[in-house]
Amino acid sequence: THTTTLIRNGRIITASDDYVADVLLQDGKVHTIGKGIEVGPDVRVVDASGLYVLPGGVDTHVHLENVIGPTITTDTFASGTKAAAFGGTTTIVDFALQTELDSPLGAIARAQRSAESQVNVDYSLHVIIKRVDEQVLRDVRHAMHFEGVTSFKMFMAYPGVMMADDASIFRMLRQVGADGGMVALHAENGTVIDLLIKEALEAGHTSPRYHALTRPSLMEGEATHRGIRLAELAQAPIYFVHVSSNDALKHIVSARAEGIPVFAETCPHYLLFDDSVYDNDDFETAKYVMTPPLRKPDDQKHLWRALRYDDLQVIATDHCPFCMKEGHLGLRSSKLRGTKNFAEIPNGAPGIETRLVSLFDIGVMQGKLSLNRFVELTSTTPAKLFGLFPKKGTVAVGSDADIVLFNPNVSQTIHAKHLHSNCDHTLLEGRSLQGRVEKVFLRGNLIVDGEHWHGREGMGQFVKRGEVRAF
Ligand code: DUC
Ligand code: ZN
Ligand code: ZN
Ligand code: ZN
Repeated sequence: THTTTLIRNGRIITASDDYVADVLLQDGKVHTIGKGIEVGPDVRVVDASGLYVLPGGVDTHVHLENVIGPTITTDTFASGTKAAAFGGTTTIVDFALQTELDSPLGAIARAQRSAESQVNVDYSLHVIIKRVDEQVLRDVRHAMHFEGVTSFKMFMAYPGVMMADDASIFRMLRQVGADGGMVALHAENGTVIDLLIKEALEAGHTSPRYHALTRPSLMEGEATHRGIRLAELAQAPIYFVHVSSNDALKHIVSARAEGIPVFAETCPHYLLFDDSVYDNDDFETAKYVMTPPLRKPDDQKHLWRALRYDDLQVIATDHCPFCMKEGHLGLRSSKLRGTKNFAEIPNGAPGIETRLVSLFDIGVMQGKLSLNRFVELTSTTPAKLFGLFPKKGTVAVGSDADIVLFNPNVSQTIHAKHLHSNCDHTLLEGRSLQGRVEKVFLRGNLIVDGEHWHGREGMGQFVKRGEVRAF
């Protein structure tokens, strides 16, 4: 085995640079970048002529082995991180869920225990905080300072299951913000949406398309506005996950213009598909039951504008896979739970393996994103906002040797059977995309080489994160 690798003649793309050079990977780090680096015969040399040398992708929104009510996402830490690796993502941030019984620290320990022996790429955790009291706030502070967990997710949706009230969100924002961390918010007005769901079911509307019809973008906008005002009062930065609509975006845009530190992500599916998929009134439509639902072509136009002009800073997947058939975990991880009632369909879609290539195709190839911006949105800024930079998120001397060799000159057709997730479908089935991940290095180890897998379960490391770098 080689501990030292020379990547020769690739085109290095970071958030700010674009040049051809050699990169020497040694002891898990980028050791040297330069022209015509000479090495001895014991060093593995990889010719990257014609390829892009990208920092490994950082996906800060994934759900592996997440227990959500009576359901569980169908990817394990093993299958999900292998899929991530094949897609050019070398760091993920998953979720640890605080239950009724345990503290945030218990949630972190539990997720780490199951991840430890399975992860194929580096990982961290956001803690989902459902309940706030003095002890929880002390544990949150401990998690930030001693466990390297510096971000926390809260829900304005799903009353009785996940939803936190406004005062709890405010208390978290105030403390976490003061300590240099980040609160991430799922912004939808939960109680109004639950009323709309109840009314739809009472009227006999049970098919998947009613998922979308009962989650109007106005209620995403309302909650986004409310979250911004809470953050403003708390004098804390805030991060909105899975922004899907212009009704939400317009509040983000105006808050940023006022100087409020508001940050936000969108996901590939909101750019790839629109709500016309819900015209279909059969159960196939359950594939598109994710939250928030797909929106209008006009919303997509605004998302692209925001991605270009930095009103959206991150593209993460919200990879939250459930099978269309009965999966290996049976009905627990299957959309079939909701054949008689759309409200029982587990919410979420797969996407962890196709993030980079789909965005390269519809973003870079279509002239909507520059190569630098593509890297910034999928690696550098997520690393900065969640305290992983400069260890992760760039190709620079001293950074982890997490490197993707990306071939822009070949196309591929996406089929679920060729992907590495446990999920039985992909939203991109049969779609032809330009670009391909050729090789992936994790801390200098070649883990993906074309179709070949050289990674090992358990080789991923838990990364202790630092403070938010928002500016
Ligand atoms: N929100 C997420 O972020 N993921 C899955 C479901 C949801 O509501
Ligand atoms: Zn959410
Ligand atoms: Zn999610
Ligand atoms: Zn095929």
